[in-house]
Amino acid sequence: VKHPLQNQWTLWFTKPPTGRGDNWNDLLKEVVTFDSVEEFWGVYNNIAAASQLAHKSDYHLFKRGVRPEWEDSQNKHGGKWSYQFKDKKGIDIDELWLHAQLAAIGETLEEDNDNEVMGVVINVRKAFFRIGLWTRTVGKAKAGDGAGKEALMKIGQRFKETMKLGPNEQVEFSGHTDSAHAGSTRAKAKFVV
Ligand code: M7G
Repeated sequence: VKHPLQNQWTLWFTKPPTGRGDNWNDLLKEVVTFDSVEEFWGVYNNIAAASQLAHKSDYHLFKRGVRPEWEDSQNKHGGKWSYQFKDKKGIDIDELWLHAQLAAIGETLEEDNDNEVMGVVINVRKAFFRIGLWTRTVGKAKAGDGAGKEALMKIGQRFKETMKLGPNEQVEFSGHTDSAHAGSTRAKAKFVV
């Protein structure tokens, strides 16, 4: 018996650059799409754990049909909640990344009609692991234009709980347009929880 997920999900992988000529697009690869709990575990048990990946690798788990890029039309007005785990040895990153994925596919990060969650991502870097949660909008005040700021803040709080972070740790939200302009994720945070 298969336990269906509410959405279909696609796993993507960003491989580390091999030379100077590599651009973002050459490095991003679609891996597999699934729509049941059992298939998720099948994939999870057969790929390298995040802790085993080389620096500059990423995993992205996104709703099917959404590319894990700022440029995707569905991400154009969006942003992300994210946290950098700098104590790489002091945390169990595989467990945290697993929880991020289970929260995404189990749809526990948002209310049924929010429709904000696009996907989750882990960046493996030399000095840190970063886990992020991409949302469709940056919390529009106007009805019908994506969920409001309140919904966005609530999603951030749930994400923070899922990442087992304490009151002294800050999860930051930034818009993709700002990230794209900053050339990286070092854009100024719009919100924090
Ligand atoms: P990052 O992996 O988000 O953070 O972005 P990092 O600086 O901690 O490694 C690293 C670089 O990857 C960016 O400066 C961009 O060159 C590229 N990059 C990342 N993302 C998410 C995108 C994207 O969505 N589109 C494009 N074109 N480049 C991206």
